[in-house]
Amino acid sequence: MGMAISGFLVVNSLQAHPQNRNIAPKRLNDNPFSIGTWNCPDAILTSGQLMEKGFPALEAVVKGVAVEEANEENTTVGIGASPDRSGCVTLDACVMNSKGDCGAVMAVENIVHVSRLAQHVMEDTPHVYLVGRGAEEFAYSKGFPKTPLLSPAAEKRWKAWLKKSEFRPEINIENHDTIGMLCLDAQGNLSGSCTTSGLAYKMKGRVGDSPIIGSGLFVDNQVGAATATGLGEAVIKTVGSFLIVELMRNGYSPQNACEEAIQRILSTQEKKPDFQVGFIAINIAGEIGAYSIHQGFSYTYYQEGKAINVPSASVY
Ligand code: SD4
Repeated sequence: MGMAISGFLVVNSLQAHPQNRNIAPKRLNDNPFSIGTWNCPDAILTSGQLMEKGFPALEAVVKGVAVEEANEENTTVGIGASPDRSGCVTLDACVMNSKGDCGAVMAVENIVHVSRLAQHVMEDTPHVYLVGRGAEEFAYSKGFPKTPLLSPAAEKRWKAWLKKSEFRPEINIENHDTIGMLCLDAQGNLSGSCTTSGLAYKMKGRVGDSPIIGSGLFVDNQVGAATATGLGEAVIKTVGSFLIVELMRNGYSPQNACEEAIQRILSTQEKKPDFQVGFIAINIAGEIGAYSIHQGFSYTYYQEGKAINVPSASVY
């Protein structure tokens, strides 16, 4: 079962749970499937319809989340997003494809479609993460336009916030609508993306979980994928999305894996915390899971030409 090295018993994980390896159930049909955090019907429809037309999961997910990046009404993603406390909008995003390649950008100014930019980091550089000015300059070298991101509405909200300058991220109120999306295409390939401005009125330079591979997003084409929303610091400390995928690898359903990841966060808290975290997950069979600490975490999925919103995932 294991081998002894210098007095320690080293258990080979492959031997430890042989019955639990690669047990994701077989996919029942080849229908493309996508799922996203919060209420994002247009983004989900875009991704689902692209995959119906034969586009691969990666293209579907990047074009899907781009809908929210361009949506000025979404106060947490792309143009119109809430700024940091200095009044500057900085965006974070990542992508991961079915081969396990990934790319991410963090604290980027003046670029709307940061998920596409993350894809360029993945495909056109030897790196995984580009941050700040370097990421922005890379975007211009790829032909991205310079676009001021602070909308008049977001500026007004920020100025109102400045009067009190109190940083208390409110559950489901000012820090929701980050879009994490997972796509499973007709070929059975998975890809994901997560894109956000992070927490409203964050410290300048703060980066949350969303662009961190393994925290805000993780994809493993042999097993499944997961993505997160909510208080990024809590997700980072437990490497939430990677944890969910590893639990699925060891036989957990997507639902049980999401519940265990929330439980892992709660195990570090003395009482039920007043912050929100929500996870969604999918396995390669196309089964899904969603779970959050508090009521009000909604998610949206694609099924047979329709985007279906579930207003509140089950909660702890
Ligand atoms: C962050 N997880 O930066 C993000 C915030 C979020 O919807 O999900 N907002 O911590």
